[in-house]
Amino acid sequence: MVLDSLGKSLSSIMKRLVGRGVVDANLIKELKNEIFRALLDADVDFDIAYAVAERVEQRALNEPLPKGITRRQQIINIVYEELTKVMGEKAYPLNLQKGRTNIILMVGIQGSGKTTTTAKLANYLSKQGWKVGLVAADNWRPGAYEQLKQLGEKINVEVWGDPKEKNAIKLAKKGRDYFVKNKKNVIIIDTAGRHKEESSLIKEMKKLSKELKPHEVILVIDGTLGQAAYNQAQAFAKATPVGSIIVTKLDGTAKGGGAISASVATGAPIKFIGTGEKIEDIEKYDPKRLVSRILGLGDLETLLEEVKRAKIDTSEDQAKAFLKGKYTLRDMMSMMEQMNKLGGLKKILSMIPGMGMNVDDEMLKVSKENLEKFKIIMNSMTDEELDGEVKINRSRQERIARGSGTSLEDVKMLLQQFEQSKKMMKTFMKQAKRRGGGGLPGMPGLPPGAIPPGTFP
Ligand SMILES: Nc1nc2c(ncn2[C@@H]2O[C@H](COP(=O)(O)OP(=O)(O)O)[C@@H](O)[C@H]2O)c(=O)[nH]1
Ligand SMILES: [Mg+2]
Repeated sequence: MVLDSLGKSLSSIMKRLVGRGVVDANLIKELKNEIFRALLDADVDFDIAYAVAERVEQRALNEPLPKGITRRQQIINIVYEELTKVMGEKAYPLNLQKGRTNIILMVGIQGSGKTTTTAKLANYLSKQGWKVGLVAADNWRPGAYEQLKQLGEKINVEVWGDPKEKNAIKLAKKGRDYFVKNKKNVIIIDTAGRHKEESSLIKEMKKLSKELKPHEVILVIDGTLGQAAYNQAQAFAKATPVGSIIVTKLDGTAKGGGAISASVATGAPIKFIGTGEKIEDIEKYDPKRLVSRILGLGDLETLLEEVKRAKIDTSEDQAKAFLKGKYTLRDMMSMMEQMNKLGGLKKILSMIPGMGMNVDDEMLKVSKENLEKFKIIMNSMTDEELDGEVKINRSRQERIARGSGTSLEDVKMLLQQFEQSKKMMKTFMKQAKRRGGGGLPGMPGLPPGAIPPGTFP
């Protein structure tokens, strides 16, 4: 995985946050220090890493708790937001338009991965239906044309080159004209890789841009540079208003966080990342997805949105009643309905930090059938039965079974599960009282017991 080691340390910090009882200033301080260390380990610039850690601490200590969100969840969200800022905030599409010949110029230091990335991008775009032509405009490295040509053959994309042409500008222009005549709608120009440092690179890029008028210039940066990527990215961002960045080799480096954050700091958008030597090893860069992935959060944003939408609101009265140990069949039913509103157990579980996604489908099928059956049975109960005001004796059980078209066994099973659920509830509430807050970690307003026993064998 990309940013593997950063992901490992950050997700373990998150897991610990979720697992710990009390969220206090000490825990927040610990969190701050660990985030700082994890970012430094990923070669993120000292000042940036420090600023992130500091902001997480300040916000965690000072921001008021939004209604319906647990403190733990608030903090996780703060970490997520602050990291996302450093990683680029949002995904940017390539500047491609239908109905014109889009010209992309690839530039970068020798060995950064330009030629490989050119082919990767061509493959990616042609699979989306673009008619792509590749221009081999590296007239400096022997065999450069052959390299691109071979890659082009593999992916069925035409490559134009002329090993005899020694003038780089003329070469690029001829290639461009060739593909314009051939009605391609994306032309990607792979340029020479002779530059070892940014000043000569930028000079050549400016010359080429002036002649070729590309719609987008892409700087290919070697991710193993870590934060040293900043100088290149900075010079590039200053030199061209139509520039974007692709960071390569993120598969084999622990410094990826540094390369990405340094590039982002220059203001040039990262559009793709390279994650291996193979043609398919290219990913659209999406900082939000990347950050939730490296935090091990599943899809936290979706969870937050859905919680909002479902307006899950355990009323104060209900909560107070729980604390007194009053828990009825009706409570169990309403929680089951809330679960349904949230849209499926598996989805919920995958979104709870620390829960992971290891719930197998067979298990879920059974429990979903149970939930449906319980609802049907409860629909045949009277109010006093649902509110726990009468004991549901044998004759009542038989009546309920008949009324709901289920069996006595089914009704007994429901009542058994309810008793178990009640016991679990008591234990949870005791624990919640001790740590001064309710709720499952990371699940605002959804009290423990909302997942009825029997749901997980
Ligand atoms: N592991 C890995 N290697 C890459 C990646 N991108 C490029 N490379 C390797 O980097 C080396 C230089 O790539 P090349 O495209 O020739 O660089 P150029 O000189 O900028 O054109 C080659 O060995 C590529 O296989 C990547 O995302 N991951
Ligand atoms: Mg090359």
